[in-house]
Amino acid sequence: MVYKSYFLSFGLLACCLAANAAEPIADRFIADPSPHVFGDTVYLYATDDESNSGTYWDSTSWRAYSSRDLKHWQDEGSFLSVDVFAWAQKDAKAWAPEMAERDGHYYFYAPVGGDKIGVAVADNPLGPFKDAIGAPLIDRAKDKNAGDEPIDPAVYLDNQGQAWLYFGTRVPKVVKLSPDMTSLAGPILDVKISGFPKDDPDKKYGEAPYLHHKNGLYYFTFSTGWPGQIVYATGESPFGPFTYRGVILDYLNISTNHQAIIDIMDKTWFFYHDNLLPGGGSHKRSITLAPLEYKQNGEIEEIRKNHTNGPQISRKTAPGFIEF
Ligand code: FUB
Repeated sequence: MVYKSYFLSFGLLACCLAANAAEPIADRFIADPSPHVFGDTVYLYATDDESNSGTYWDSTSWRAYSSRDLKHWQDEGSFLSVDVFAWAQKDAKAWAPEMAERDGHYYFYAPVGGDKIGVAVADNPLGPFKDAIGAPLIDRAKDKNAGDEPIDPAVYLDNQGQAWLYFGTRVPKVVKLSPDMTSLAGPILDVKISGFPKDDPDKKYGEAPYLHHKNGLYYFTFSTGWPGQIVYATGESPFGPFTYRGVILDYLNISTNHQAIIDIMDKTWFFYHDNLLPGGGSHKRSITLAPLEYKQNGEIEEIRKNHTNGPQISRKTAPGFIEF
């Protein structure tokens, strides 16, 4: 009897500990989340860490997942590789991707080789995709002010119908996209961020730019470097300027940090990658998510390291979403 209750308590403890930890959404190594709601489904596009060498981010294809409840995720496979871009070098590395939808077309923004961003288009969130323009959309060698490393694209479509493309390491870049989503509609500009704490040299822009809008404010989030925290700055327009506000996610025990934020099911959800599966590490990352909470004054609550994955704590359904 004593024996039995010992196991019962252990079982309960294991259950509750497990429920109070970030869980990977997949049993495969994936990183650099780009989640999007298309219709009644959330699609997640990612860098494929499973197929890299384990010593560098050198995979050459991207992976997609889908979910209708943020809890159960379907592996949609390796839906695109750098080979779709005839101009890409053979075995060019495929890094943090982005997707955007406009007028029923799906545009996949793909950092290729670390010095170019390509754009592929499809009529379906999972393709088949083709190169939209037959040349890089951003090319370090050709585009003025593209920066040293034009990677980590993120697209924000504002309520006037203007699409903004953010990208870059060390200096954040922004450029307007034309309505066709496949050409630039202006010069590439630096994103201005002020107000970094003077006593903390580690608070600076590193990579992973991302813009979202909430309660009348534009939130520009990014990683501070390698390793990095995810921090945020706010401003009055998608272009900025932005003022530093604080930390959303502290340093992880891996060398990169990369986030994306979407609103769904009456909540804001924060997607990021971390070391969450056995055998994981800086080059073998896993994607997870957490609910993002705002204070009355617009500040964002820092994500707790022992957070649950959102769906365990939010059972509310939204139109089109299945109950769980
Ligand atoms: O996955 C390769 C690179 O690691 C991404 O482009 C960066 O954002 C970092 O997460």
